[in-house]
Amino acid sequence: MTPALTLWVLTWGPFPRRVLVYLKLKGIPEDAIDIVPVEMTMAGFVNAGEKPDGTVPILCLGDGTVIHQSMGVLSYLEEVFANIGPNMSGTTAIERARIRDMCSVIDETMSTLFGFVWNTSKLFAEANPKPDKAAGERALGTAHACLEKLAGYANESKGTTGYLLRGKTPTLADVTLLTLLQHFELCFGEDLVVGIPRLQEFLEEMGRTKGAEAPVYPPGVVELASQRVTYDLQ
Ligand SMILES: N[C@@H](CCC(=O)N[C@@H](CS)C(=O)NCC(=O)O)C(=O)O
Repeated sequence: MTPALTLWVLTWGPFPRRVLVYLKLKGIPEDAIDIVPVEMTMAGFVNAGEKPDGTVPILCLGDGTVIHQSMGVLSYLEEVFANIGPNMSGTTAIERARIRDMCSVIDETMSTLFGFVWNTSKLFAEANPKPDKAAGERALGTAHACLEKLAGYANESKGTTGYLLRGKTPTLADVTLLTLLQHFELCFGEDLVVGIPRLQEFLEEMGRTKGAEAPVYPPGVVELASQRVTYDLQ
């Protein structure tokens, strides 16, 4: 029997959106999971209520078990709702491995990009009063290299039945990549697919998919996030 599930999210956060977009694309009924939105300021969560400690998304099962990480939540939901919607984690050993490969690179890209915005975006100007220009540039370069690598992985699956990155049916890699690209473009004003046609194509097509619509950001966040800091002479 499926346990009662409670999922805490920040509706516009790139990690929780992995799960929110997944639920839509997979077609999981809205009453299957109790979704609790929380809000966040630079000081932390403001209305966390009964949310277990830790980042969002966070999933609580009826027996009190907590699943802490977006990828853990996605793999749990894939198993529990295996009989609903498309299989999004791969139907063969190779396909599952390819999707995991991609999700790992996407997570790597995500970590790197936090180094980029931490050192360049006015959203973090107060928290990081001494931004490092070179570190920001280095992080962006590394993120681009990761995304190029990802486009290469996608092309390796060309001509196979398991063609990835906007193939026949959506996958966990599609969802995690889409939410990353949308977040950095819409919130931080950074178009990461410039010069990577394979990912440009992916973003255009994925962006048109029902359920993958852009999130609504709280007032003020985008205005600040999309502005770049200026640097003291270093
Ligand atoms: N590796 C985690 C990252 C989750 C994460 O950093 N979520 C952000 C919101 S998008 C958060 O909860 N931040 C609050 C904090 O770091 O205290 C995952 O994949 O779930």
